[in-house]
Amino acid sequence: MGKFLSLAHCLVFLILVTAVAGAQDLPIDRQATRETVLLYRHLQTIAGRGFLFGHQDDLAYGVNWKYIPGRSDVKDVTGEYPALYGWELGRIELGQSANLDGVPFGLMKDYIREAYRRGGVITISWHLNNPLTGGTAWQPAPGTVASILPGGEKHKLYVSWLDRVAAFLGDLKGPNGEPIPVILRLFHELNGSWFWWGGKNCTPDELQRLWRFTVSYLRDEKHLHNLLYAYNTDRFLTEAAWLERYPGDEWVDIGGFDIYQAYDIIKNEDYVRAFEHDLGLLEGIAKAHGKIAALTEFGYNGLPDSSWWTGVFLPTLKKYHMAYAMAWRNAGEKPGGEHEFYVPYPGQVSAADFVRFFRDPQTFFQSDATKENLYR
Ligand code: BMA
Repeated sequence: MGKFLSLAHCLVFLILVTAVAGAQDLPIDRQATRETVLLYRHLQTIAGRGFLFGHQDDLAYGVNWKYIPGRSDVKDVTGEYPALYGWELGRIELGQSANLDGVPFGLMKDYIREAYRRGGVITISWHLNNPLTGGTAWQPAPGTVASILPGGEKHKLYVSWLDRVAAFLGDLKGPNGEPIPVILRLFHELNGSWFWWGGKNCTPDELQRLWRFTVSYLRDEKHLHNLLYAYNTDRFLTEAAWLERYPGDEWVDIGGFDIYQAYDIIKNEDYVRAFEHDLGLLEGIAKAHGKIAALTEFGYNGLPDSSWWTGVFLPTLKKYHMAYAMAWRNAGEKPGGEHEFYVPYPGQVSAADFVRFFRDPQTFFQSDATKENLYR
């Protein structure tokens, strides 16, 4: 009897181990397309060897240029495109033809197809307007999240917005008609209170319900199976703070955080301290939950330090296992006269150091991504 019990225990243990390992092997969408599953697995293995370097809006514009085919500030400086490309859907919900930063959605689709053909990775964020008030993503109002949950007064409106997002995502096809995998970064920076979906603007439970509704709508109603779902906070203090709004392991593929060297962390030492703290915590959380960890957004606006890339950023990031790290957009001069850029352009003070960063074996740019054959 004793022997039988221990054998039974062993079997149960084996089944459990297989189930847990299985959960880590596959994205949360059990009908994910072949390319999506393969990308997911590659991201897991890359995280031990280096990280994909990404840049938001890389192909659309840079400092002092816009919509020049083939151009990229990353390529102008290093000779290569990034390995990962971030795009933004804000205003697609309104049926507009260009996003909130002026990038036409038609062009965006072309850039996405072009990058995918080169073996690059696509991630998409969505600064959707406030569905309750019609204000921007940065204009919170009490009750907004509750209003779009099933049964809420703006639920139908929200669903119609998701339909527009789904139409965009469903139209992304590779050369053989296969859907292009996309890392969808829903409700980003959700621990801060600057967006209507974040921080004190709703309860964790409301956000979690919204997250689950959104994922199941896109996956089960719109039948999109080319998506990996990324959950990301801004800077955070504790593991509990990162997990506070986490919708559960069965709803998330990738966990991340955003961090900028700005305002209260303008000094390198302060940045490194905050960066290391969050990288260490995220790495632990991701491991415990069987998720891929990533630095979903970072940047030092204006890059005033000529050795920031290899003196500050890289040595810190290298100690941890992130699958990718994405710099925010090179907007250049904005309508209000303010400047914004997070990767150098030729002649910028950190350009030579960015080339050293590019040459480091742990930073993956386009040719590394192509060699990895991420979709095979
Ligand atoms: C912000 C800034 C804004 C931009 C927004 C959405 O961080 O770059 O200029 O409109 O992201 O892309």
